[in-house]
Amino acid sequence: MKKDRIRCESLRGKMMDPAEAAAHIQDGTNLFISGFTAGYPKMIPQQLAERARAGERFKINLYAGASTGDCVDGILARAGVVAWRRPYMSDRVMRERINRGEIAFKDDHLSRLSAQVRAGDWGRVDVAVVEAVAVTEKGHLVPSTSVGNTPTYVKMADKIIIEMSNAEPPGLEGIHDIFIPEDPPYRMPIPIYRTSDRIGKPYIEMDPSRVVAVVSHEEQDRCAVFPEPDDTSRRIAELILDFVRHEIQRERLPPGLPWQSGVGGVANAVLTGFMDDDFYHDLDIYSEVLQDAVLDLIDMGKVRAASGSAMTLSERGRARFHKELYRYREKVVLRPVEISNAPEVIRRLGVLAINTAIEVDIYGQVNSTHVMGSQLMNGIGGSGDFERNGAVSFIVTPSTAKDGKISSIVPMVSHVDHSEHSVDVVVTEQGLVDTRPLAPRQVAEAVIEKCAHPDYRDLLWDYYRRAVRERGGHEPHLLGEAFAFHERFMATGDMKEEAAESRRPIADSS
Ligand code: 0RQ
Repeated sequence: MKKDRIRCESLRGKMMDPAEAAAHIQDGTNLFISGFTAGYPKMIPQQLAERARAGERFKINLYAGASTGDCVDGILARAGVVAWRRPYMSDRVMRERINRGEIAFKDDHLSRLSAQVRAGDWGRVDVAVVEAVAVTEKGHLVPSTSVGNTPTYVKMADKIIIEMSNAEPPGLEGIHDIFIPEDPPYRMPIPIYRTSDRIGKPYIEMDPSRVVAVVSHEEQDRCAVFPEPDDTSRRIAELILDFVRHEIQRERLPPGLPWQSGVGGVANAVLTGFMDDDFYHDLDIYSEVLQDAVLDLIDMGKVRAASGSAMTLSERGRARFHKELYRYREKVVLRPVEISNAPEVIRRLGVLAINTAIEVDIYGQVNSTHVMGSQLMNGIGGSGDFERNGAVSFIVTPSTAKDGKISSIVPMVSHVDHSEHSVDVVVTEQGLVDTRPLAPRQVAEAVIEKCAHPDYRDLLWDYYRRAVRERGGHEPHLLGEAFAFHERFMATGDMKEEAAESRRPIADSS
């Protein structure tokens, strides 16, 4: 084991093998781990899975920062040892077990978690297992590629197990900015006025006497990296960049507002879109997760500052990042998620927020978490933090899903994550609607005409016109029919045929 990363003398004697360290985790333990798409523990979860395989019967409550890799969520879900999982996750097996009701899961706005944990709402923090790249002379923790909720988990934990990562460079020290706000009623403003502002310390304050074990490993993060943009996501990105350019040129938006780009191929394509667009330079990125595209933009000299809670990089991205860390460190700040996603800061900076939907309804309500209203996909993550508080909030989705068999523009969403009151601009590859100056009926007409796929437009027009005629009101709906839309897809697996049948002239266009 390498001891040179543990600069605190008293912790050197606590190095042990992972099996011995994992013995601190028993049936019923509330286990709080680092990890926010990256920077999750690699050794202790494996030990737990091995114990389950060897016949030990136990369940833990697993609380992370957000999604982790297969070596946490995947193996623990397969081992059947998880009773509770919070918050956002994106593992296939974990998702299946949550949807079967075998694992309890509750979706939370990520910005709120740390304060809830400090208030005791999530129960006692029995054990925190956190990945680090160093421990300072005074026993403070330098996290690895993510911060997430780790500062709070470390602050509140009865016992702390450190996983020292030898796969990540010690040069990460200095990239983090750790600030834990006071809790209400003593909270003061979070003093971030520019994306690049640093307001805290480069390490997580830790009481070394609560560290019960230090293990070390050479394992890398295995991050789910977003696919290269396809034509659909490129088109959506182009529409957003044209729209913002137009708003700036008309002086309806000031130049230089920071950007947030969420999970999914489309949100990623927006960052890629900046590369070929000369209008955009001196970019500020105030987001949650920073990906390879941010490195590309830094290399092109287009980034003034990039702030997030994690670096989620591909294998190639990591190599690049490590090689020239000294250069990237000047541009990148990694913060606790309660700061990267703080509504107060997002509002103050005027973030342009872009997040992805599973489906959007004609009045602009958004479902980004539950397929057909019931089946959890990943969770709301930070999308609500940014959509509710962005200066302009974009919701993006391809206009159809499942190879065109279902429209992503629907009469009424089957589950609501973001309401019409948080969503400003709806974008599909078909077109873009700025809902801000429109009343609900105008929104519906514009969304059907500009965002829906042509295969589904008549079906949606037919629904909307009959709703106006038969029910009326401020937001006309035919409730039974609205939900029958999803039921019919579930019965047939294909709405295209029905949509084709509705393609007939409609006399009444009131
Ligand atoms: O199902 O995997 O069975 O094929 O949903 O769809 O197209 O792979 O979507 O990767 O772009 O993610 C909303 C899930 C989109 C993501 C979501 C089915 C589709 C497929 C996934 P299969 P894609 P993407 C934080 C930002 C919430 C959290 C967030 C997400 C599966 O963006 O988790 O935004 N968002 N965090 O077939 C039926 C439809 C469907 C559908 C998709 N209309 N009907 N099924 N699917 N649309 C903030 C940051 O800063 C990071």
